[in-house]
Amino acid sequence: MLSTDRRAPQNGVQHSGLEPLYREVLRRNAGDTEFHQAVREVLDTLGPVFERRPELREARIIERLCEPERQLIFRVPWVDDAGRVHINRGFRVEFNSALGPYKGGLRFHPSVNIGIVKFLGFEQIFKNALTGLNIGGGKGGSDFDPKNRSDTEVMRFCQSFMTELYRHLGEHTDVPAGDIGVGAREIGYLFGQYKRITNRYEWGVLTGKGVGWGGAQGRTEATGYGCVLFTEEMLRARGEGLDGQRVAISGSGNVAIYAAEKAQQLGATVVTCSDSSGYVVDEKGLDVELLKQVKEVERARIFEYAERRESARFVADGSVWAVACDVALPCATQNELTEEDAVSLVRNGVKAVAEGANMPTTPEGVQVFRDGGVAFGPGKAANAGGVATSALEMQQNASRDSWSFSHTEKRLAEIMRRIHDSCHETAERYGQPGDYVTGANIAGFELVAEAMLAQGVI
Ligand code: NDP
Ligand code: 2IT
Repeated sequence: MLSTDRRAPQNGVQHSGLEPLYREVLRRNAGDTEFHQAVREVLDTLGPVFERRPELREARIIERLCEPERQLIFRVPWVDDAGRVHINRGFRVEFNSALGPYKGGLRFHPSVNIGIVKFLGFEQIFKNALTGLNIGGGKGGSDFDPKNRSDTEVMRFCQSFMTELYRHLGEHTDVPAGDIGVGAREIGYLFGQYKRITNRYEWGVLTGKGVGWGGAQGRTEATGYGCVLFTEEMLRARGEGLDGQRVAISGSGNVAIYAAEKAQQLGATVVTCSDSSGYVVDEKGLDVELLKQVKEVERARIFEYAERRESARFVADGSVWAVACDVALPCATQNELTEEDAVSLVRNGVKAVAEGANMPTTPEGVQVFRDGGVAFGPGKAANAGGVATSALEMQQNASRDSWSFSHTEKRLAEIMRRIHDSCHETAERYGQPGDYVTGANIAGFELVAEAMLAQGVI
């Protein structure tokens, strides 16, 4: 069934031997639907590995992988500028440390719950393995909404969050970074509070720091740039490149902005971006400096971009994926690109899709791309440039060094090429040529599994 029919059955996983495990994951994590989705996608691709490597089944590697090593949930009380007390919930899921200290971002968004953090942490294990840089997988965050909060409110929240989390962190233990709603401002406040509590200037405890105090040049750009470099590799494997291509991007945050910048540097025209209020179409190609001004400096809504740019229009309703393009880069959030969106993209002739966000395409959407012969780069591979550059930041911190932007960018390009090639070769080795989902899952899994086997039952 596996090699001939890639379509997952409605309620189970493709490899019948993994069905009891999947049922157990559903039972132990009731209601965590995004986590179920992330686990199922991986289980659907691992059947052939277990057929070749029965010892991995016997050591129950995948069962252990699906259970986080540690899950932390804590109260985060803070006081707003008007003196009102708020109580948020903080999370950190330390998922797997076979390859190195737990590593992964913090997300501050009202939708955050334990299931979201588990899905992100689970994905992070495989992504981090693919970087080849010896980092384990973890993720965290809070249901705190930084939107419309003053800098001092965000600071007080971050200080309260770190007052609980600090005891679980350390450069050799667990190293958070940014994700949705967490950027340089938040990392600064979090780092300051960690330093104050521990009385240690421990550079390597957080990544995404300011360049003047231990941050890596290029970390801000890395996820978006890396996603586009991965796309370029996928296109090259098909004898094409990004030059002259029409690109649609969703989101207008950290990943989206720098994906747009790199795509246009490589000769593409990026015609869309979005936020949760709607999307912008700019037929002349995005003015990335204006986008940075609106979103990074002013923290304003995306319609303001359209108001200041003659060639752009704002669309409040409907899907950004209705806009015709050659290349689509979903860079906002999970499950933002549905089956219907994928059908519309394929109908409009999309050639490549690379996930800047984590799990932005629904399983049905992925299937449409597979059936349509579209080059599809899953987030685990396509957005790994961010965490890879975090690991480069940790390298610089460990040696108290600081590299130039161009040096880091060159390393990033090499890493993205290596990830691409490893996914591509692994997919071929397992009889699924061109299937980057299978390639990424198996290549990441093999690295983690070897380390877990060697380290015994822990
Ligand atoms: P930002 O907070 O900088 O930007 C997020 C963007 O996505 C905003 O435009 C936001 O719009 C939009 N968005 C968020 N949630 C929703 C939602 N529920 N519905 C519609 N739009 C939404 O985050 P990042 O750019 O850092 O992260 C984007 C994605 O990339 C996430 O999936 C993240 O996990 C992933 N990622 C990030 C990495 C990083 O280094 N930052 C690394 C790898 C992956 P609005 O402002 O209206 O909410
Ligand atoms: O999803 C991700 O890979 C991130 N948010 C970045 C994690 C990191 O540690 O840099």
